[in-house]
Amino acid sequence: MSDLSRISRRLTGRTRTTCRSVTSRKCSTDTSSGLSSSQFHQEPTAEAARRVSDLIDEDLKKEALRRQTESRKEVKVMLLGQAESGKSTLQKQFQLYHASHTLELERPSWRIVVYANLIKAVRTILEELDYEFSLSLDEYPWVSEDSGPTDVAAQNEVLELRRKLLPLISLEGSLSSELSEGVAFVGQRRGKLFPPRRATCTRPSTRPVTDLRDSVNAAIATNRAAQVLGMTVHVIEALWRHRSVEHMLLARKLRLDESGLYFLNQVHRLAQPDYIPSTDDVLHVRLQTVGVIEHSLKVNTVAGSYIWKIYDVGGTRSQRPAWCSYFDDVNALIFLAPISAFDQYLEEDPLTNRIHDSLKLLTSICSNKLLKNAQLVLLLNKTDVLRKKLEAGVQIRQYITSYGNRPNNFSTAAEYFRTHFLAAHQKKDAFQRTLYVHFTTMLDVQATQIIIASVGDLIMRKHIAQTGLLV
Ligand SMILES: Nc1nc2c(ncn2[C@@H]2O[C@H](COP(=O)(O)OP(=O)(O)OP(=O)(O)O)[C@@H](O)[C@H]2O)c(=O)[nH]1
Ligand SMILES: [Mg+2]
Repeated sequence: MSDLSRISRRLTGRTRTTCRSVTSRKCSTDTSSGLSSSQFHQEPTAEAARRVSDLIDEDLKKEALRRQTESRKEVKVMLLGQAESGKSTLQKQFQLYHASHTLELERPSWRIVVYANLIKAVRTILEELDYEFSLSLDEYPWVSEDSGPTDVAAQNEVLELRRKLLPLISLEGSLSSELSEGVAFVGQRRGKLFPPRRATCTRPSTRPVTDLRDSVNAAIATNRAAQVLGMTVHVIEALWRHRSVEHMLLARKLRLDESGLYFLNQVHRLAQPDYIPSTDDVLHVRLQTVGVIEHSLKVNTVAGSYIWKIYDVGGTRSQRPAWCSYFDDVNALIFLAPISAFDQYLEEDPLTNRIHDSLKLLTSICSNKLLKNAQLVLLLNKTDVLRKKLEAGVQIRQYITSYGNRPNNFSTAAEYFRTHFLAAHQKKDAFQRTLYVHFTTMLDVQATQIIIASVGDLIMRKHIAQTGLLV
């Protein structure tokens, strides 16, 4: 029911009561006045109608005022960027900054996602080893006699490890189905997932964390994973230290995602019977967002209490059409670009370099008229990964030819990317807004909290300048 129809309903009820009391009072004066019965009925009706009309006006005014106050108290912030750019991680950092107790309460619920990330990493390694061994047979059949990383002995050892790990790998399916195929995982009570207003989701919506926490099946799947992990932890460690894996990581540049690497290095802690994910673990987990998720946070400032509505979106190409349904009344937009991804391509389009995709995406956002009143903040994220790649000798010019002969070091690369993103904004921003830029490592709590405070301050100042102080 619309607010307006609610008002009219309320007024209809009140009108009837008012009319009744007016009529009874007039009735007592009727006999002395000598008015005809039609005159007698007309005047009170006109009076009643005027009162009703006044009441409607009054209620409408109150409603308008209430809405105005509410919108002044509400700040809408959208987190945008390609998949895996760090949007959900930033959302968690906001939560940590403004409502750390809620993240604290959520920690046990993330256990199932941690196990799913770990098992996925183990499975990926085994699949890559299969491929590696098949290559070694095709490319270097003579290698099988050597004592190298892909010799017969190594292959047999891995075969044995794989056999022991089968019970663990077989749990991936049940964990994934509890997570609705690894889609959105939302904050306890505050986060809610809902379909886009006009566009449609590419996948069905997922169950919220509260469901997961209360779900008997999720609890069974989590406990089973914990039990099997406890029994196989030494096998995982042996696999992770195996010379064939080391060879793949170094020589073949096998790339595991950030969460996989992190959890493999921590597997012993994860396998403890009383394991509860730490805040760092929660920041490291990888769970793809599907659709648009709204998170509400209460933000206290010297100017009063505000409700921040943070919209975290799914970043794959197929999900981007859904974003614009939320653009019209957004106060600020935080765009995340992972600058470490210069040597990576989109999963959904293996021919598109991820930096190129980020630049194009930023360009289209800057030129979107619906966003002309939104403040723009650009976070050049995953600087830690960029640094590691450059230290390992990965050459930017091999992937981005325009990088030319510039030194392949962090400061030159960071400045190069910053210049290009700023240029993309300047070229396309018809509204001449300032673009605020920060370099970030979203897993670094201390550094990110400083940036969140500064970005928050910026957004609040503009919001207050536009709407005035709360009274
Ligand atoms: N090393 C490193 N990892 C990061 C950083 N930021 C995010 N990550 C990790 O990158 C992975 C992807 O991050 P998400 O926040 O899930 O990415 P997203 O943008 O929400 O992705 P979608 O939901 O698919 O659109 C997670 O495992 C994060 O822990 C960073 O600055 N450095
Ligand atoms: Mg996400």
